[in-house]
Amino acid sequence: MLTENTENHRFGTIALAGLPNAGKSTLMNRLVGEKVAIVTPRPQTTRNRITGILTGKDFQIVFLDTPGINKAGGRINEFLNKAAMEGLMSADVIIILVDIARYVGKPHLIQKELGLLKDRVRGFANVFIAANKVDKVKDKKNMLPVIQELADLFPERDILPVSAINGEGCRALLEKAIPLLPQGTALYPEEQISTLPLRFMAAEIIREKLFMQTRQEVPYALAVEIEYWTEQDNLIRIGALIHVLKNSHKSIVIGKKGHVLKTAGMEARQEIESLTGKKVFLETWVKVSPGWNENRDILSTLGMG
Ligand SMILES: Nc1nc2c(ncn2[C@@H]2O[C@H](COP(=O)(O)OP(=O)(O)OP(=O)(O)O)[C@@H](O)[C@H]2O)c(=O)[nH]1
Ligand SMILES: [Mg+2]
Repeated sequence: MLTENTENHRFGTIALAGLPNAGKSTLMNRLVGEKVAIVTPRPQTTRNRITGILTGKDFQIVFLDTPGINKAGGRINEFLNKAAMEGLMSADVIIILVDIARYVGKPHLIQKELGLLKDRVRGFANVFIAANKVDKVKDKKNMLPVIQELADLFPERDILPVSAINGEGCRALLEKAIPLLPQGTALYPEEQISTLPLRFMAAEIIREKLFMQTRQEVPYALAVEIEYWTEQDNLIRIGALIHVLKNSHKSIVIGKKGHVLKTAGMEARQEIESLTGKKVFLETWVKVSPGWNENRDILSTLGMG
């Protein structure tokens, strides 16, 4: 796995930054070639720094998927912004992901929405912009004013069009980023796709399935804690505690005749089975933990604090 010739071998971290919903987690999964981070159509899905590892013949990249930078208040948002910033500061290369489709017909919003990110990466050398979701823009000439506005805001940075969902431009993105990484040998075995523990990934998968099954404020009121994880032969037994903020959330998450929880649990179990290659027995409970999103102890148990 390790290349003898370290002079030509590169190792380093690439952080993916951007507003919530820009497609950071989708891009990381695409580049790694495996689903490492959960993805939903709603903003503020990612709550922690998620790593994904891509190993090539002469490089190894650790991607850092960060929570979307946001301006909302509260302890959890404070944590999200801090996690995002720490991710950026420790990276060798920063890719700022922009949902280009969002600005078609309203390029003036770019200045307003991305000014904060621009300030955050001031002073970093290896930064470039990935204009994502180009597949969504049917008439490509509509992209030009948006790209122009991006170029005005980030005059010293290169802009690459990509589609995280269909892979367009992703090879060019890697070809641009890899030479910017420092020389060094690989740190992780070739088959390793993340530095995250499997139990964290399992908790995230459960959260994704519940996120997809619920609406409005409920997805944001959810947190998943793994209570137990035991492995015997080819069977993993997992107990997951689902925290919600109020009683009404609890009934929604359980659903009529337990339907919501049952469906989410079944989908999560199947995905955890394919991730681990083992049979999974998944038990879930829902607990009303008022203020879990402001409670230092619970946040810290969940890896957020
Ligand atoms: N059409 C299209 N949709 C995309 C693309 N990239 C991401 N999406 C969709 O955009 C939504 C958000 O994607 P995520 O990867 O969760 O975005 P994120 O930046 O990680 O969002 P947060 O974790 O909330 O900060 C999902 O519905 C994705 O399927 C793309 O290139 N094209
Ligand atoms: Mg994300």
